[in-house]
Amino acid sequence: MTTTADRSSSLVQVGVDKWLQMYRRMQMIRLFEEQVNELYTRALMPGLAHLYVGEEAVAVGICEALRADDYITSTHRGHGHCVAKGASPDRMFAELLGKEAGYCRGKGGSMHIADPATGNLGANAIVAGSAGIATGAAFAAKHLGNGRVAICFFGEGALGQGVVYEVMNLAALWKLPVIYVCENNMYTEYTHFTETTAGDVLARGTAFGVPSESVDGQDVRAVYSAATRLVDRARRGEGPSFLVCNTYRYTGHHVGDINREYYRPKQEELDWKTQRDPIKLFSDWLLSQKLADAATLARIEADVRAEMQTAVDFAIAAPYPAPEEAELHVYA
Ligand SMILES: Cc1ncc(C[n+]2csc(CCOP(=O)(O)OP(=O)(O)O)c2C)c(N)n1
Repeated sequence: MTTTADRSSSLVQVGVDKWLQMYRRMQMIRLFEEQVNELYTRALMPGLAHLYVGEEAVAVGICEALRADDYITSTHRGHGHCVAKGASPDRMFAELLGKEAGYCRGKGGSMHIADPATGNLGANAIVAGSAGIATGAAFAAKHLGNGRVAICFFGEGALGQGVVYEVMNLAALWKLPVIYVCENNMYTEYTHFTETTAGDVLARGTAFGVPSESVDGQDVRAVYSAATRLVDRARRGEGPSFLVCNTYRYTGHHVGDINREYYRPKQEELDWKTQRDPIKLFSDWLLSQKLADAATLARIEADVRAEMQTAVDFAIAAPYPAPEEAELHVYA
């Protein structure tokens, strides 16, 4: 039997600055999303957003294992991926509010944030829509020999989409540097994943000879360790892998999904929030290892909170794009 101590000692160890950077990024995602919910509730944000709260350890654990020039592709629940890869919150909020300063000049909104400067090839409103893009990016990286790796984030709902298997097949044949990261938060919209997903999830990767494993998606150190290993492997030219991160979304499918008891019990949400919270688990570990004291963690949280407020204020005050450019940059 593997004890907690055994498992803990097998995890990748890094310096304290790196751990605190990860803690900061997790807080950035949580507090970013807090502001998004507030903007929605105050009717300042057009449309909807799908919050990433509860899943912070996945995006941060994966993206901290990447180089700045590595690629990610994201989903409809993409704010956490963008922040973890280095997007700037003020331009993200501006995009959500339809402002010119946004990543897509306000024309994409929550589900279409892309930031080529940080290797973010884009969120995607289509479930599994980015699987081909990530695989194509890995194909290009391999042929250019630039050593880049692509991460394809998707929810477990995407396991029902054929394109995932088409690209896994090609990635395995061509040994492409891509990691398929399935964020299993247990619910596909309003349906428990066991009602939509037959068989063994990991077998879907092993069927193609793709190394497949699962990890506790609430444990940022475990996600980071797995990601570091799989990214190194991909960079060495050993091909794709499939990583299932078991996690949970704290809030509704989208910000308007308030009454959820008909599809999941309140007690379940409470249990995850109180016993499996990724930020709490990580801060407890940092404190127990004496890598940080409570005052340091509180200061980081306060700094991030102030940064998010400044970013929201910027976005609210920012101008909309000129009406004449409504059809500019729009492809359909
Ligand atoms: C091809 C396609 N089918 C259906 C939808 C509608 N839809 C949007 S999100 C979603 C559920 C996605 O669930 P999952 O992939 O598990 O991600 P999660 O929302 O849990 O993060 C669905 C069905 C869509 N956007 N694209």
